[in-house]
Amino acid sequence: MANFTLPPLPYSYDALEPHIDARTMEIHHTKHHQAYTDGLNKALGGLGPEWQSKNDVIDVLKNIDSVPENAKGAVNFHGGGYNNHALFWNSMKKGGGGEPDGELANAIKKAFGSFNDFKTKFQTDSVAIQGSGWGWLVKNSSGGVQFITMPNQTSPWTRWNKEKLVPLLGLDVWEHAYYLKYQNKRADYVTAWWNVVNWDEVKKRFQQA
Ligand code: MN3
Repeated sequence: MANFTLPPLPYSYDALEPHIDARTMEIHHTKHHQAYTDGLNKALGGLGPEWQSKNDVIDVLKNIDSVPENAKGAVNFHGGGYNNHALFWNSMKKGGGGEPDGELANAIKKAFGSFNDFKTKFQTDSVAIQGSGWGWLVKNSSGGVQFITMPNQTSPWTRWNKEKLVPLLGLDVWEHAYYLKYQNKRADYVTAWWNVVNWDEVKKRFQQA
C-alpha cells in the first residue's frame, strides 16, 4: 500500500478570513484533500510493488504515461489533487497579496506586459474554466512564465516530459473551494483570493525551478 499522508495546513483554518472562510478551509483540507490522499494510496496500492513503494508524488505525475492503463485515470486525478492542494495551501498566507519583486516580477512583466495585465489574464481565464479545474502560473523551459488552465485535478507536472512546465501558483476553482461563502460568484472568490497570495513562496518556487 502506498503511504501518502495528508500534509498539515501551514496555518489555522481561520487564517485567511475574511477572504476564504474557516469552514470552507476545514472541509477543503480535512475532507477533499484527505479524499485525494486516500484515493492516491488506493490507486497505487492496486499496482505492483514498484508503484506501491512510490513516495514522491511529483515523480509519479511526471511519469503518468508509465502508469498502467487500469490505474492511470485514478492516479492522474487523485495524485494531481494530492499535489495541487499541497501547493495551494502553501501559496496562501494571512496578510498576503500585493505583488512580487525581483526576477519573478520581471518574468511576469515580460510575459504579460504588466502585473495588472497578468492578474487580468489569470482571473478572466480561471473564472471562465468550464466545470472544475485550476488556473496556473507556470515556469516554462525557456525560463519564462506563462498561464495555463488544467481540467479537474490534472497536474501541470503531467506535462513535464513534453514541455518541462513547473507549477508556481495555482488557483482551485472547483465549487468546493468557494461555494459556501461565494455561492455562484466565482469571480468574487478570485478577486478576494489575490489578498492571500503568498508571493514569497511563489518567488521561491520560481528561483528553485
Ligand atoms: Mn480543491
